[in-house]
Amino acid sequence: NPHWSYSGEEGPDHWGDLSPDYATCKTGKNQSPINLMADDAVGTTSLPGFDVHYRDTVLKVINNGHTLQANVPLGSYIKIKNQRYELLQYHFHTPSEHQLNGFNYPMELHLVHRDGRGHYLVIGILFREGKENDALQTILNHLPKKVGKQEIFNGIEFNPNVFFPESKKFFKYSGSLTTPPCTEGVYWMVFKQPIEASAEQLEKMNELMGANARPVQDLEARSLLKSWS
Ligand code: BO1
Ligand code: ZN
Repeated sequence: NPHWSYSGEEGPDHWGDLSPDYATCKTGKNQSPINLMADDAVGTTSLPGFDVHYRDTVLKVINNGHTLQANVPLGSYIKIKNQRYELLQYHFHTPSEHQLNGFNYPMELHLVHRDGRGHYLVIGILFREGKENDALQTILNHLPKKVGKQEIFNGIEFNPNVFFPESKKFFKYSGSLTTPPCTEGVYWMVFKQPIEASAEQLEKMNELMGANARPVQDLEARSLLKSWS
């Protein structure tokens, strides 16, 4: 697959031209991320609920050159309307990819799930600067030494459910993968309430990954829903 990046000739403005496989990055009308404008979002209390069934699992971390990612063994999932979305991996972007009311946050976590039919559900959690985040620190204490090579930290039991904010209010819309091939049909849920990490932690994450946020895309004909009104 052709190489892509976050700046210059292989940056987001050019993704769609780097390969026919990436055409959707340019032509798609359901692209992610977007600006989440709370006042413009359609409020509905009838969105389907979700149940988080994540397990404690050994920490497997990889810096794949685009992001710092933890790969999750099968068995952690989210249930929505009797549909099971298996958690495959989670990873980070600095700064945030989604905007909230027109502003970026210093970091965003993506929990990537897939159901039996191959449909993706990605849960986005924004980080703001504040108190130190213990869970993030566990990851920072177990970083892979080499780019491109997964490291397994046996004995480190980790459950990514600790990242969920207190408030379960969320935005929902239909979007895409935020990296090439920018595949659409992705079910996006982004929590309204940011969680906290310290300035030092956010700086360290930015140092590790560099800026790896795709700019916000037009909403086009989509509706943005919010789980409260
Ligand atoms: S994101 O959450 O929108 N930033 C995002 C971007 C790219 C992927 C996932 C989430 N890529 C896909 C790969 C698949 C892989 C899957 C799970 O991630 O295209 O090949 O199985 O790791
Ligand atoms: Zn992502």
